[in-house]
Amino acid sequence: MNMNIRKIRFIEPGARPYKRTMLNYFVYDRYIRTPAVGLNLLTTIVKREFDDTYMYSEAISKIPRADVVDADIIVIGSVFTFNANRAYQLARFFKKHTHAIVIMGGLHVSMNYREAVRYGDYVLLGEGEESILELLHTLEKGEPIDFPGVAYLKDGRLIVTGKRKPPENIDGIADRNLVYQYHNRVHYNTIWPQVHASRGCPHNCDYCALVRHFGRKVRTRSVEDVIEDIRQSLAFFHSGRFPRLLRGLWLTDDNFFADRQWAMSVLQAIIDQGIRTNFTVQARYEVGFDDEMLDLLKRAGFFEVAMGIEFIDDMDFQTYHKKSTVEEIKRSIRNIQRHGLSVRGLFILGGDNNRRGIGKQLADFVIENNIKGVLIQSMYFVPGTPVYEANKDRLLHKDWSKYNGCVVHYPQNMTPYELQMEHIYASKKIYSGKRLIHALIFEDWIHKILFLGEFFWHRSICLDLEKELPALKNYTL
Ligand code: B12
Ligand code: SF4
Repeated sequence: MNMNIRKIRFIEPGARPYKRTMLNYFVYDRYIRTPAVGLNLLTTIVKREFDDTYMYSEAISKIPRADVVDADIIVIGSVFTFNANRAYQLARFFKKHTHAIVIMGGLHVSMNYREAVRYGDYVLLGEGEESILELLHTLEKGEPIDFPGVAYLKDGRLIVTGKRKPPENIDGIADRNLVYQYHNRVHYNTIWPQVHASRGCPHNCDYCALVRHFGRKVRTRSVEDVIEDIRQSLAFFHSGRFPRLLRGLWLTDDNFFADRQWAMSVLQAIIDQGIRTNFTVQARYEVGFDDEMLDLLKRAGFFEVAMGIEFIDDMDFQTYHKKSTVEEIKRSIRNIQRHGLSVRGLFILGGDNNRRGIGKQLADFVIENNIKGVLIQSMYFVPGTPVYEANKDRLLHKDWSKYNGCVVHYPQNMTPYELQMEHIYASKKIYSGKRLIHALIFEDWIHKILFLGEFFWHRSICLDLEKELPALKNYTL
């Protein structure tokens, strides 16, 4: 049957749905995060053909239900593991209380479509730039689905139309004005301008879901498109009611330097076009041996490299097939620092070779190597990854909302409770009151502000981790 599609609403589920609180100004992830770039981009693409299209993100606002209940299509997207439960709750609610077709997409539901089809009408697999319009046109015409990348239930039977190739051309700039309340929040220092400039990574670490979702072939946006996105993002964030404390932008690519020539062209264009802001970027340790790249980064206004260090033990690198050694990482950090850039460390705690005391070892590693900020994530196995297949009997549970840094598996040499305590110890030692005072006196302006913000952010993470301790006590070896 043909469908008349008048109104489409995109919704990004929040792991912790937005609540109005003063904390939103100060504490990172206390109910506030940057709306998902991916879903914002899909909203922009769909808006070109369907005028009444708009996006809500529970990262920055409540969903005004009155505006959603009469939509013809509700797209629940950028579903990662940590917000999957909320996505399912919303899907169930809208299926029950509206006449809309509910479409779901994003990394978690792509890999767990068997689970997700129980909640929405269609699950679109992989990247959505092309498939979302294809599905909408098919629904409009009332035709059967004959293109790859769709999972749905028909008479209770699961239909999957096969895997879909990722789009080659990934140019496209999200129109941030299509997200409800986004512009009203841009002065919050807890949300950051973000640009995602490339997709895919040539490596193949066992625990990485990204490489399964975006593939191993590196695809880059054109330099012009990236530069224009950076410009628009900065303009958007700096046109708020109040000034931001920091001018900064986060290039969120998982491995920005995977295509070296392209990365250099982007950096050169930032310099040539006179774009001035404090950039940060994610990278593997190898960039630390590339003096030419580090010089360019410095000249382009980068203040830090956020390095996916993950482990501080060579055995863990081998266990999870991450091509690195601790010595190489230390050398890389020193060289990056020699070029006047700081290093942020992204770590995984709870690898199979970790023992009690790993929290202290991690904190010592961070402090000794003068790593300025950290994200610590407990090891987790998500469907679609080799570690999941090998370890699924070691999951504590499948309450996806807890897959947000908290311990969710049985570690090899400790109890889950002990591992969580190691995490808390590391966080508190790295962000101690003494180190805060030191940072406020001796660090430069950016790192003073960042340390202050991260001090409170890590305190809030520790509060959450502590809340889980009684439940974790029930899981013994
Ligand atoms: C920026 C970022 C953040 C930001 C903002 C998140 C955001 N909303 O954008 C912040 C800092 C808040 C954040 C926090 C966290 N993050 Co984060 N983050 C990222 C990062 C680096 C980039 C996101 C991005 O812009 N991707 C690019 C866009 C283009 O991709 P996309 O949103 O997935 O959208 C595309 C497709 O998936 C698909 N799609 C999406 N929706 C839909 C819908 C339909 C209908 C269709 C057809 C297609 C479709 O099409 C889109 C366009 O191609 C990703 C890594 C990554 N490469 O994605 C990690 C990532 C999402 N984060 C991750 C994690 C673990 C976290 C934290 C739990 C970390 C922690 N311990 O605190 C927290 C959770 C926060 C919370 N409690 O809610 C993991 C999630 C793993 C998983 N299995 O779910 C990732 C994948 C990193 C990783 N290395 O594994 N994160
Ligand atoms: S290097 Fe990073 S993005 Fe690439 S596969 Fe390993 S963890 Fe994933």
